Amino acid sequence: MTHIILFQKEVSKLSFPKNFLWGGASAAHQCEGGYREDGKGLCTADVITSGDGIHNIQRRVTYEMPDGSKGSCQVFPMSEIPDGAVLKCFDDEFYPTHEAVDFYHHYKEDIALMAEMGFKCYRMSINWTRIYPNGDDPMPNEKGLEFYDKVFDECLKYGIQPVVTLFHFETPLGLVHKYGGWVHRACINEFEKYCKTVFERYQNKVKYWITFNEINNMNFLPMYAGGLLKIDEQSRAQASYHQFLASAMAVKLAHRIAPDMKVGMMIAGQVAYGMTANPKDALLVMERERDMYFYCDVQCWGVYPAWKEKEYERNGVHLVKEDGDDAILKDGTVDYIAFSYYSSSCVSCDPNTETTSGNMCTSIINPYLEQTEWGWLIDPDGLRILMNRFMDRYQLPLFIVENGMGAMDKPDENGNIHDDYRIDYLRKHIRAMEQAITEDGVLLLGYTVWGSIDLVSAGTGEMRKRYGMVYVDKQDDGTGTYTRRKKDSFYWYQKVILSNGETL
Ligand code: BGP
Repeated sequence: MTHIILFQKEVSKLSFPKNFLWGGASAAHQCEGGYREDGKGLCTADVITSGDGIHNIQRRVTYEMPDGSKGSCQVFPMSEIPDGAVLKCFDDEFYPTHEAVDFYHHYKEDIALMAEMGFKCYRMSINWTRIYPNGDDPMPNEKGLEFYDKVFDECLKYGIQPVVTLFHFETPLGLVHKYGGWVHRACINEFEKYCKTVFERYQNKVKYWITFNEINNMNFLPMYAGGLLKIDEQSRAQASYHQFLASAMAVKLAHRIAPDMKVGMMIAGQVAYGMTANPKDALLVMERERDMYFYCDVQCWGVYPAWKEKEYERNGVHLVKEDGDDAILKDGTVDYIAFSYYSSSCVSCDPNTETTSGNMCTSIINPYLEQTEWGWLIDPDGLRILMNRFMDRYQLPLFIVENGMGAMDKPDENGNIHDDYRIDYLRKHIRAMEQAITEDGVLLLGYTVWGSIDLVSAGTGEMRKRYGMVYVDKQDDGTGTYTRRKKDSFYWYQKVILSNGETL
C-alpha cells in the first residue's frame, strides 16, 4: 500500500515532462513598433487603426482612392475594399502597432525579464516585411535579418528557445497591391523564398517553427489573415488553399535544410457547446467545430474533408489547382499542432438568445461560465476537451502557444499591479492542461502565455486590454514612457516554472 501511495506521489511530481517548454508569446506587429525602421516595409497590420472594445468601436483599414480621397472600412466583420483602393496610413489616424510597446528597442530588457521568470521558450513572429520589405524583393534586407539574429542570440544567452511564427497577420502590402493578397498563387513562391531565407539563416538558432498564425481566421478576418481586399467565399477559399500549399512547402523545406527543425500549424482553438440537448443545437456545434477541423485536417492529413468539397460544390466555389498540388499537400503535413485557446463558445438554434464576444467569434452567453471584461467566456475544462479532441483525431504532439486573460490592470498608488484575476485564470487553465497530460495521456510540448509582456490587442487595437505579466506604460492614446513593471502574476509564474508546474 505504502508503495502505491509513493508511486502516485512520484507520478504527480512528474506531471509536466522534464523538458516542458514554459514561456510566453507575442507577435511582431503587436509588440515591436519601429514600423519603418531599418528598411522595414509596410504590412497589412500597419494600416489598421485602433478600435475600442468597450464602446464597440471597430478597427478600420485605411486606404486612398484613385481620386485622392481617403476611405476606410471595418476589419471585423470586414466590409469590402473598393476597387482601385491603395492601403495606406494617414497622419490624422492612430495606428497602435506603429510604436506598439517598442520591443524593437527594448528587446534586451524584455528578454531579461523573460529569463527572470524562468522562460524556457519565447514564441514570437518574424515580420515578413523586415526581411522582404515588399514581399517580392530580389534580395533580403540584411538589417531586418540582423535584428532577429540579435533577438534570438539574446534568448539563447539565457537558454530560452525561440519558437518562431513565420506569418502572424503580416502580409506585405506590396503583395496586397500587386496580387490582391493570398488569393493569388504568386504569394506561395514569395513566402517560400522568405522561408528559405530565414530557415537557412536561423537553422542553428531556431528549432520550433509555426507557419500561419490562426490560419482559420481567413473565415472571420480575411484582410488580416490573408491580405484580401475581396471577401467573397471563392476568394477566401482560394487564399486558404494557397496558404495550405505554402505551409506544406515550408514543412518540406525546413526538413530539407535542417532535419531537426520542427514545423507546426497554428489554429484558433474552438470548443463549442450546444445550449440544449436539441439535436439541432448538436448540428450547429458540429458545424462550428468543423470550421476549425477543416484547417487542421488539411495540414495534418494533407487532404480536404469530403464535407468541405460538398460545401464548395453547393456554394459554387471552384478551387483553381495545379498538377502536383495534391502531392504537395500530402507530403508537407505538419510535425505538431500549435493552437490558441482563450474560451469556449456556445451555440443555439433559438434566434432569441443573448450573445457575447470571443476570440474572433461570437457566442451565446453560457450561464455556467464567467466572462472577462471583454465578454470572453472563461472555461478551463474547454481546454482539456480541446486537447483531447486534437490528440484523439491527429495523434500529434500539441503546443499551447496562446492562452491568457485580457484585463484592465490598474496600478495601485505605488504603481504595483495586483492581477489576482489573471493568476486565477492561468492557474485553472494550467490545471486543466495538467489533467490532460496526466489523466488523458495527451502529448504536450509546451505552454506560452499570450502577451506575457503587455502588447497591442489584435482584435481591438487597445493597450488597456492587457495580457501581460509585465506591465508596459503605454496607453490607448499613444502616451506612455514604455517603462516595464512586474505584476503579481510575474512572481507567480516564476514559481510555476521553477517548480515545473508543481506550485500553482
Ligand atoms: C489571437 C491572436 C493574437 C492575440 C490574441 C488575443 O487571435 O493570434 O494575435 O492578439 O488572439 O486577442 P485580442 O488581442 O483580440 O485580445
